[in-house]
Amino acid sequence: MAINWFPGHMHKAQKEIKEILPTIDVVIEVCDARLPFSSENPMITEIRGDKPLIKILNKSDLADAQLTKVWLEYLDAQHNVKAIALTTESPSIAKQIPTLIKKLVPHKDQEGKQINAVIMGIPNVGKSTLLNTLVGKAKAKVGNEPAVTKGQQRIRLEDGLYLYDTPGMLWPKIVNENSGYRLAVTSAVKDTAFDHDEIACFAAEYLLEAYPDRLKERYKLEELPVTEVELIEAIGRKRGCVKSGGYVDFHKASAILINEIRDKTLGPLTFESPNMVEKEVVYFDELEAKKIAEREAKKEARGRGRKNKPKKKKR
Ligand SMILES: Nc1nc2c(ncn2[C@@H]2O[C@H](COP(=O)(O)OP(=O)(O)OP(=O)(O)O)[C@@H](O)[C@H]2O)c(=O)[nH]1
Ligand SMILES: [Mg+2]
Repeated sequence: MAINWFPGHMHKAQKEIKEILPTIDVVIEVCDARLPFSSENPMITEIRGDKPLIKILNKSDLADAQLTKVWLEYLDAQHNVKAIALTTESPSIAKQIPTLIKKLVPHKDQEGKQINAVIMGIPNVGKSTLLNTLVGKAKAKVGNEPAVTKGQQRIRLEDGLYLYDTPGMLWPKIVNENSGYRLAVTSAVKDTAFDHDEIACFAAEYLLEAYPDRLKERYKLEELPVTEVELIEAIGRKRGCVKSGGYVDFHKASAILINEIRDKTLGPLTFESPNMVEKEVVYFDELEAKKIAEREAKKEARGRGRKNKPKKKKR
């Protein structure tokens, strides 16, 4: 199942960002520290061009600290990128962002010219929360669901330094199916846009591989089940989600797993590593190229068919 969610306000947000872009000096992309690759919006990468980028791995309190370190090094090595990990649990690091912005455009700072930065990123990743931390006031509305911010907002951080908050944006086609699942697990996609059971199966398969001990401990499992379906059923049985006839209520058990991932009950988790995603990118790019080639071949065959069709005789 491919997850695509690109409502109208995101299309509008993209258009509005393009309009202010010529005045922007520094782009701040807020990503989710649990999925630094999947939460990177390719549309933003394209819009940004070569402008200096502050890449934020946000909600790092929910992510695996060891993997966050690996990701920071990986991202920092990219051209014109400064990567930092943030969490609302230690706002003092966020407070250093204005200084960092100025450092990235030293000529403007030295000449006393106005500097504009923009915060962009996928939905529900903490963009407005960050803006509020920087301003020290609740200027922007925040909420634990995607698409809280619907329009652009410009705020003065200090004399000569302005920051835009923008609505969370996804992109029209998420080619990497795994990325779609990861975005759904971490609530970047509205819950109504996907099938809970399928997302829980995806998460269960990954957790069995990457965090088996956490599962054992949390759900008091002596033996870890082999498959994701067995794991969700075991969670359901432990939590009393059993219907008449002894069947596990799979939907309820799936919801328990997803909620416990989201609210950190299962501990800090990261869903991808640079190594893993590099392999996935190659795989999904090849798959996409194959699909396009097949579609083209079909189109051509249809065209040829039309040409060879015998014409109706005129009377
Ligand atoms: N655990 C954790 N939660 C955070 C952090 N930062 C923000 N949040 C929570 O994430 C949710 C979304 O925050 P917002 O600031 O509204 O996110 P946004 O990116 O502006 O979302 P949209 O406007 O919908 O695109 C809120 O419930 C915040 O409290 C963080 O560092 N750690
Ligand atoms: Mg917002």
